[in-house]
Amino acid sequence: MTTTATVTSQELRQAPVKRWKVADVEALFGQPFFDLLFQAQTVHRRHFDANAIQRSTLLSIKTGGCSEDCGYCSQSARYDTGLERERLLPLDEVLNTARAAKAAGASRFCMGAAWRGPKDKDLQPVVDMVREVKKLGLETCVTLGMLQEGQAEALADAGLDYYNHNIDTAPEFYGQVITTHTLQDRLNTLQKVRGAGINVCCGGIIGMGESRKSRAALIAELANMDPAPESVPINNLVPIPGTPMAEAEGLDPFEFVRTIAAARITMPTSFVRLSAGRQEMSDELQALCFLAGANSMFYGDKLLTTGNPGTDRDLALFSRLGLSSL
Ligand code: SAM
Ligand code: DTB
Ligand code: SF4
Repeated sequence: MTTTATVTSQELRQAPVKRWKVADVEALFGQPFFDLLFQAQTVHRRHFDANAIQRSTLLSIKTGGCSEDCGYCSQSARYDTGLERERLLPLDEVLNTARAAKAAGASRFCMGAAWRGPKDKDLQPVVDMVREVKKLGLETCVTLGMLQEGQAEALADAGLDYYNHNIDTAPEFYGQVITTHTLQDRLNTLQKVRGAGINVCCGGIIGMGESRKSRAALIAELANMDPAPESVPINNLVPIPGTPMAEAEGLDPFEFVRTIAAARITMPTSFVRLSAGRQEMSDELQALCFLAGANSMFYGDKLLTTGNPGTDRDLALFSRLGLSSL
């Protein structure tokens, strides 16, 4: 008896279709820079207004003291990063920040908590935040770590639009970045999010010392999700003193742009977000990222624990490039 004989047609239908081979994504990366940009911009214009950028504002609702060992993170309790731990913020403080974000022009408000995952007692206050932020007329997003049974449904009932949970890096590099939970754990949470009808926001970090092949493998892994995430944050590592990644060698900025372009080409209808690391980028580099198909950004002077360009700088950039917001 051969193994194939035991595979039923139903199983075959359910098998994930790996549309993108890592080698094919690597071939995208390997093109001359302008050919890659032209291809990405062509794909981008087929699906989006090429002059419009979506803006999300981030707020850390529970900072520091996380049990996990993610090697890039300022909030892991395992590294001495000098970060002060904070309790869960009260609802009125969250709402004041959300109102200010809306007034400044953000369309989505993303709340992040430094948890391995929420305990059931942690979830209720977050559910209340989602419901009340939604009432302000903002799209809602949360990033709370790994979810247990029933938690995604509770968030969906409150009106949650997006759940952010990144696979962070390529499968083969993952073990060098995180050991306290697996890539499969993260995929299980993403499945719960999908199952509850919430949009998926899932991306990764580059510039952690991974190879180009690993960057291509990260993009292939994301693009082969079925369906692909609606929102794909591409973070450039913000090196945090005290973490294992503090001394990672910085990435060639053009390689960052190439990664954005590969995400755009392989996930043509997803929003690709130019995420962490923007503060350290010149306006010209950001413009190249938009040309490569990035059409979303974090907006507001803080990410979770690190800085982001001020709104004045971003508004000036929008004006100089003739960009509008989504
Ligand atoms: N604890 C939750 C989790 O891990 O899913 C939510 C918060 S976590 C800080 C959200 C994401 O931010 C991480 O998955 C990672 O991709 C990104 N991130 C965290 N620290 C970063 C850094 N120093 N530089 C770039 N991206 C970072
Ligand atoms: C994502 O991919 N990037 C954001 C958001 N999702 C939650 C977080 C970036 C964090 C950068 C480091 C910091 O501010 O601590
Ligand atoms: Fe940081 Fe999230 Fe990892 Fe905790 S689980 S260390 S908050 S990235």
